[in-house]
Formats: sequence, structure tokens, C-alpha cells
Amino acid sequence: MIETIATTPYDDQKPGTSGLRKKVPHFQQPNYAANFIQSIFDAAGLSGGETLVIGGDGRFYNREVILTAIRMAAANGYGRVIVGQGGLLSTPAASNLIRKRGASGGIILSASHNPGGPNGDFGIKYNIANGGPAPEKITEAIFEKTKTISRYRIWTETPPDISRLGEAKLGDMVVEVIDPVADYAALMEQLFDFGKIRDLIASGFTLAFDAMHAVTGPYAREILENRLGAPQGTVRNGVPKEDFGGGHPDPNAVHAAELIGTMMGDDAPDFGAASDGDGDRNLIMGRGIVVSPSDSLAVLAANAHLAPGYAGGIAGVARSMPTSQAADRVAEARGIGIYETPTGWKFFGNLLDAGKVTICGEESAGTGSNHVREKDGLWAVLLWLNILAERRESVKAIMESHWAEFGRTFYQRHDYEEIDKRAADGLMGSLHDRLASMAGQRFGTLVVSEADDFSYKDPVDGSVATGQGIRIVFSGGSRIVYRLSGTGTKGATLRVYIERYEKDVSRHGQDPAEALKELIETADAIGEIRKRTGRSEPDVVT
Ligand code: G16
Repeated sequence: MIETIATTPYDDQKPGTSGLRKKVPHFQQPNYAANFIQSIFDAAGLSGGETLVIGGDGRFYNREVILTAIRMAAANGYGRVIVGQGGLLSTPAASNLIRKRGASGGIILSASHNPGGPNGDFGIKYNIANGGPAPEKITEAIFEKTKTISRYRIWTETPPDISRLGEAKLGDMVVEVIDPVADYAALMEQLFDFGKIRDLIASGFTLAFDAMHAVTGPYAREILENRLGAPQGTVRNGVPKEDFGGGHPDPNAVHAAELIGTMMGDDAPDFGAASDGDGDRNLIMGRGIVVSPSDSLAVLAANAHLAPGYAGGIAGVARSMPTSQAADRVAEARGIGIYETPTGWKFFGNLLDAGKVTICGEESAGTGSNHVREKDGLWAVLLWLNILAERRESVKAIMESHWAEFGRTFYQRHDYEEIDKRAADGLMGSLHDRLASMAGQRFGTLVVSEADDFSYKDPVDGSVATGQGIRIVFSGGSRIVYRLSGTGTKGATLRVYIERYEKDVSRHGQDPAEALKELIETADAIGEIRKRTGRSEPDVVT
């Protein structure tokens, strides 16, 4: 039976870079999740009988919200919900299912790489029929609905058991519980030469994958161990846990330090990788080398044709603005399109749908292609493995020859986490005020050639996004970018992105910190970071 429950609005349900993210206790306030889900359904313009995909990364509170979402879907006229067994679906697997099954959308419960548990983070994201994150005009419409919501609809009966595969009914709606891995693994087999990768592994090539107790564990075990023949134990931390084993499922230098340590050791495997909470991010490493996400995007763009799914070449590449320009150099050399978008995978959707680009990537450890409409951690791992299986060179050798051909773009991102929100806004506001007078200013050997606040006009639908980060470009092409994160749940996080291009091969071996020293000092001088935030060091450098 449909029940209509009276509710009152919350004023803080504006989706950020990737959906609504808050602390678990915040989501546990009365009707907080239900208000947001009803607002999604109200903004979606349903005509009845649609299919909805529902899944999440298995974090604490996942199951409760999934059961609520199923009951609300039944009461709002959906004809079918497709749910991952136990409520699990990685973000790319959900994107694939939405596309494959012709769903009108999907609800993905995740706070990505943020920590989980009763006091950790939680999130709700809505994806549209192309499988990708809802674009801004839809997230804005959802936000508008949250401001005036006065009731939500929910089915009174309990939904079927989501831990058992199969179909059952809730009212008129079918609840279909599926194996979360099967369709995704089948898609990967279509894109990559599993036979060649199997041969590589059988020849003694060694690898380690850290699933960080998050959602990719079952996917990586099935694909890497069962289908590609990597020995059991290749996948570490492979059982998803509600609190990610107390860790922070972010594949970066701080939180994947153990695997990075292994990869830098004498008996390191040939290849190492890690993924995040919901399986859309990736970290790629070789023996003695960590590949920066911006470089990984460039290498994948230059070598994708070696995998069967991209044998015809790629149409173009897109990267978020703060991502280094390494991929631009590949695109220029190959005569293919290159697009610079704001941060957020949602900005790639139109370019992918229109066939303007095949591969996209972001400095925030995300790469993906037109196979789905999300970034995809295991996809990146498999494309790297397919390239390694074809080239039979080490990761380090591949990076060195890439830099020799295209030049090296030294790159770092400095994160200042949980800083005072007012100090962060003051810092950005002051930069903004000084933009007009910036060109021509000299800082040591660096001269500012242009400075702006990045805005983007979507070439497909003409929509405009403004205020997407302060860009300071120096003559010679070096850049400093300042942005506030849109995914944090406490205070503000300032991200400072720093890059410098180096053509001279004899200088490619430098330590990035050394190669970027002058720019790093200049970033503090221009941004007045120390003075305004009281911080002398970033919390994380990636
Ligand atoms: C999300 C978005 C990405 C974005 C990243 C970082 O990733 O999907 O497009 O690059 O956040 O955003 P910010 O710099 O605003 O924190 P995820 O993996 O958290 O969903």
C-alpha cells in the first residue's frame, strides 16, 4: 500500500561535485534520505513503469537507504528496480547496468573515497539514462525540489530479501536482485584481450591489487584471479566492509601507502594498482614507479589502440581543467580532439554521447571511456594490463619512452583539508579580485601570461558553468590552479594544482618536488596560503 508521509525541507541538500555527501549521523536525521530521494523522483519527471538501478559501495547505512529507496520507487510508479546482491554495485557497474537494461536512471549510494562507518561519510548520487551522473540542470532541479518538499511516498510493506538473487514483487513493481559482477566482467571481456593478459600473467608477470576493503574486491577477484589467472591473494583487502576495515578507501600516497611501499621495494611485483570506495578511481604503479593520474590518462590515450575495444583509434580526449596538459600533447601529436572541462565526471557525458571523445580523465585518479558514463578503476587497470601484454615492457620503461616522445609534465596536487570555510572563501575571493592585475607580474623567474576564473561552455548543449577554479598561467605554459573541493563533508578543502612542462629528456628523471620547487613557493606567495589558513604544509600531496 502507498503511504504519503508529511515532511519538512532541509536547507542543505545541494548536490556537490558528485551527489549529496554528508556524515552518516546527518543522513540519519528524520526523513533526510527520504526527502532527497523523493526530490530525485519528483525532478526525474516519471511517467510510470520506468526501470531504476539501485546499488552502493557497501558502506555503513547502505542497506537501510537501499531498502527505503526500493519502497519509495514502488510507491512512485517505477515498474522495476534492479539491485545488486546485498546492495552492492560499483559505480561503473551501475552505469553499465543503466545503459544495458535501458533504465531511466540509477541511485548510487556512496561517498566514494571518503571514510565509512557510523561516524563516517555517506552519499546519494543520481545517474541519468545515459548511465552518467546527472548534469547540473538536473542536480539544480533536485535541489529546488528539496527546498519545498512537503511529503514523500513510500510502500508500506517490507521489500524482498536483497541478499538472494532472483525476482520478486513489491506491489506492482518487480524487484530484481542480480549478481553485481557478471555484466561488468562480460563488458570487460569485450573490450580487452583477456587471452593476451592471461599469457602475460602465465609468463611470470606479477601483480598486486588493493581493493581497500571496498566494493572492487569481488570484481577484482573474479576478473584478475578467476578469469585472468592471477594467483589467489593478488587481490588484497578484497572483502568489502561497512567501515572499509577502519581505513580510508582513497588510492593515494597517504592511504595506499602500504602498497606503494611494496612497489618501491626490491622484490616488488611488476604491476600494482588500487581502487577506491565505489570502484571508479584508480592508482597505477610499476616496480619503482607511481604513475600520476594525469600521466596515466596521456599513456592510455596514446596506447588505447592496442586493446581490441579501441583498435580503430580514439575520437578525442577530455580532461578536467586542473588535470595536467600531458594528454593535450598526445592529442595534438595524433591530430585528435582535446576538451578541457570543469572538475566532475558529469561534464564528460555530453562529449561522450556526441562521440566527440572516447577517453576521459581527471587528476583525481579517474579515467574512463565511452564504454560507460562514469570513471572506471578496474577498466584503467585492465587497459594498462592489455598495453603491457602487447608491449612487453615495464611500466617504468613505458613512462620513460612516453616522456621522451611527448615531453614530461611534472605535476603535483597539494590538498589543505578541513580548513576554516571563511578563510578558504577569503583566499579564493582575494585571488579573484587580483585576477585583472595579474598578467605581466613577475615571481622569481616566472612571469604571469594570463589569469582567469575558469568557465566552460558545453559544446553540445551550450550550457555554461562558471567559477570553476582560478587559473594562473606563466609564460612557457607552467600553471598554478586554485580550487575548493566539492566533495568534502567538513570545513573546506583547498586544492592547489601545480604543473610544469619539460621537453629536455636529460631532466625527466628529476623528483617532481624538485622540478616544481619554484612554482610551489610561488603558489603560496600568490595564494597567501600560509597567511590565510595558518597551514605551512599541505595535508596530502598527490
Ligand atoms: C568526484 C567526481 C570527480 C572529481 C572528484 C574530486 O569523484 O566524480 O569528477 O574529480 O570528485 O572532486 P573535488 O576536487 O571537488 O573534491 P568521486 O570519486 O569522489 O566520486
